[in-house]
Parts: sequence; C-alpha cells; structure tokens
Amino acid sequence: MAQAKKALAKKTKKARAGKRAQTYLNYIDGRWVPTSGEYAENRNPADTRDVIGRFPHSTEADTDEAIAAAARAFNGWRLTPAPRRAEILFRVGEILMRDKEKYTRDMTREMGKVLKEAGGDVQEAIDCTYYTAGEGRRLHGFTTPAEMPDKFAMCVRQPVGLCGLITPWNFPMAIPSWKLMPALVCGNTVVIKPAEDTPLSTYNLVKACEEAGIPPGVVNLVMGSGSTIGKRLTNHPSIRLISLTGSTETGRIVASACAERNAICSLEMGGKNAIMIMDDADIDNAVEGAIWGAFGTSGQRCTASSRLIVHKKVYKQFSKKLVERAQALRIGNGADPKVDVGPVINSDAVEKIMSYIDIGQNEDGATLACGGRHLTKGDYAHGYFIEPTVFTDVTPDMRIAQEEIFGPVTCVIPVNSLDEAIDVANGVQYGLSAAIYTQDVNRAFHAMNDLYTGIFYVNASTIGAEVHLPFGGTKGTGNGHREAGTQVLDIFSEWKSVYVDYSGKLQRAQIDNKKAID
Ligand code: UN1
Repeated sequence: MAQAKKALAKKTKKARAGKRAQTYLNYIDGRWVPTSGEYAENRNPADTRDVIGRFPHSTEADTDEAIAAAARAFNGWRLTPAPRRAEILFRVGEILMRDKEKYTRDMTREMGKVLKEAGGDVQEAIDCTYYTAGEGRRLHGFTTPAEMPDKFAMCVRQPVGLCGLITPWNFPMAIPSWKLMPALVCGNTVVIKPAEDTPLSTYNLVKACEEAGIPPGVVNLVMGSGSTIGKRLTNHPSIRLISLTGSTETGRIVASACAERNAICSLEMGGKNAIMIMDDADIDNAVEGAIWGAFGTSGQRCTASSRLIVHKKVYKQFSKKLVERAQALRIGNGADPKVDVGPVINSDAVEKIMSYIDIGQNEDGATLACGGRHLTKGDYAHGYFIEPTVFTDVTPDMRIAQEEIFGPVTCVIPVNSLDEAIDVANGVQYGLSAAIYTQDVNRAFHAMNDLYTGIFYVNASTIGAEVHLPFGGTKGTGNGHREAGTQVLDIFSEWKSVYVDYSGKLQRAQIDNKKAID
C-alpha cells in the first residue's frame, strides 16, 4: 500500500510540476472556440495543488452563439433518418469503450470518486449510448383504428427542437449521456452546460461525439456558471426544452422560468432515500448494502442511502456492525486503488456537510456513533475529506433525517414494525429511491406497493439503477418525467397524431359516425 501511495504521490507531483495546465475551449458549431469571457482553473478535490486545466467561464454571448448554431443545425438533423442518427451514436459508444480508462482517470481526478466508481460512471455512459442508439431502429409510435371507415389513424414521435441540458458534477459522464443520447436519437439539437466542478468529463463526451461524426451545430458545449449560461438557456426563446439534474432549489427556479415562457422542463432533483431493514433480514448483507449506499461516491448521489430504518429487534446488532464497517473504510485520494471513500467535491460541500453534522449533534440531539470529522492533516491537508459518519438514535422528524445532506452521512432510525418503517420512509419531501431487506416475500411486496418512490429495491441498496429502466422520482425529486429506459423518449419527443382520410369525401368526426347500435 505504501508503494502505491508513493507512486501516486510521485505522479501527482509530476503532474503539478508539468507544463502549464491545458486550456479547454467551448464547442460551438463543430469548432473548438475560445470564450469571450474568462477562464477559471479547475483543481483535484483530493489534492488542490493538482490543477486539472483552465476552463471557460463563458458568457451570455457564447451561449447565444451556441443556441444559434443549434438552431441552424436543427432541420438537417431532424430530417436525418433516426437509424442514421443512431449509427453515429453507436460510433460514440465505441469511442467511449476505447478510451474508458482515460476517461475514468480524468473523472477521478476532477470529481474525486474512487477509480472503480468512476469506471462505473463511464460504463453507464457507454451502456446508455448503446441502448439509446438501439432506439434509432425503433422509436416506436403506434397505429390505432379510426372511428370512421376509410380512415387511418397513427401517432408518431417528432423532435422537440432545441434542448438545453444542464448537468451535475456527481455523475459527470453518465448523467450528460442520459440526456444527450436520447435528445440526439430523437432528432433534437442541443446546448449542454456541464457543472462548473466537472467540465472535463463532459468535454471528453463531446469530443467523442465530434470524432464519431455528429454534424456541426448538433451538439454544442458551453462551459461555465449556472447563473450565466444556465439562466440564459432557461430564458432563451429558442430553447424549447430544459433538462436539469440538480438541487431542488435550482429546479424550482428553472421550472418557474420555463413556465413563464411555456417551455418544456424535465427535472431530476434531490433524494432522502431509505433502506428498511426488517427483523428477518440477512443483517450482514444489509450492512454491506447500507455501507455501499451511504458512502459510495462519498454519499454524493441523489440515490444515496441517507436513512437506515431498522426494526428494533435487530437495531443494536445492525448498528454495531454498521459502525464497525464504516470505521474500517479507507479514506483518501480515489486514484489509489486501495481507497474506499474519496473526497467530497469542494469547500462549499465541506461547509454544508459539516454544518449538518453539527446540527445532528447539537440541534437534533442524535448520537454521533462514528465519523463526524473534517480531515485536514497529513495526506488530507490539500483535499476535502470528511469521515464516513453514522448517526444513531435518530427520529424521523430530525433535520438530518429530513434534509438532503449530499455527503458521507447516514442516519439510523429505529422502528417497531414494517408499517411504521413504511410511514417513516414515505415521510419526507422526496421520493427517488427506497429499499427493503427482508426474507419474507409478503413484506417485500407490501413495501414495494406502499413506497411512494420512483425506484424500489428488494435486498439491495438504494443505488445502482440500470440504464434500460426509467430513472426518476416522485414528490420533491422530480416533475413527473423519467430519464433512461424508453420512457426518456417522452421527454425528448412530442407526439403527433396523424389522421389519413382515404374515403374521398368529408367525414366529420363525432357526427358522421354510423352507429353500430341505435
Ligand atoms: C444520481 O445520483 O444522480 O443508481 C444518479 C445510481 C446511479 C445513478 C445515480 N446509477 O446510483
């Protein structure tokens, strides 16, 4: 381990000492172009001495250019047959496969998640790209009988138009691909704005699109802030659809702005996901699921298991094992294969998470069973590291049990029964994912039926969604849409109902019908 660490330190030092950080450009109308604004450095959250690159802090004018390019490209792309569009997406998938290792390293470096998880993120983008490309030969509409003779009725999908994609830092390649690939296969053109903390992974994705031969203007990348670019996209009259994954607060702002001008808006926001652990559960398996769900990606997933609702009969046993496992997790630079938990994304995240740890202890009065410290010494001095933290004796109404913390913090809540567990699990403003550990099929189905979430797991954690099933949530998590699966096509296409009257005469619907029964 010491050797791996040394090698890593040497590499990082070399990277630091190396030539001036690369300057990255926006991608507009098929060309890599400088911003009319400034550039900002991006740094590795595990070691802020490591400068990843200089990235555009773009302006409204850059955004407008990208929108104009997307508008010019729309008709050509819309009229390209979907199977042809899909062929290019298959090529994107091949490029992503070819360069998976490099993308994985880039992602760990810019976002902090451990290599294995970064590889999973890239793999999710690959899966999504291939899966969506397959849709190019389906994109099913449907036919249905018309109510009059000599008349044909069918429904077809048409692209929405120009789409603004605003993506988060926690899945910096998977989530952009969830939005980009279906938008493209449906015949839309896009402007994508990645999170400020993680532009490199989206840059890599767009580079792959360029290499695969996506025509100029179809995909445009503008890097920078939400308050400038996100806002411009959201308010621009030419952008028909905004797809955002982000905080509930940002979602509300975006939704209101879209409502003002009657634009389509698809939102994927926060979560406060619960695992219910029943008294008949395989406890060791449940502990593994809880550790993975709570501390994978340092708890920075909207699907993170931030509440563990445990039957009182197994509460002590479960909590003890959970704490032991949490304490054994190795924290550090995600580029070290021995590390389990990487840093959190930035100093704002540290501040927010630490304030919740404080609230848990003081305001809420829960028991801090392990963790709770912001690590600042030795190897941790230059990164944003927080210990995996477990609160026990948590009651459902506490702020730490209600609000999304988005960090390596989880709450253990004791309950007396399955019914109580379900009530507690449903008793938050979010509805993304939930899980139950039980050996009883009746309990499992009962819980599945009563949990008001978009995703539900039996004997598995709250994280780990696959790309061919719809992803999204109820209540404060979303606004009724689902990404992934074939359901995402309903975001990125609109239905057109088509009637073909081949009777050669006027047939009036609802009036000229010859009734079968008088
Ligand atoms: C997210 O946290 O925003 O199910 C997405 C999962 C991943 C996707 C998470 N496949 O945890």
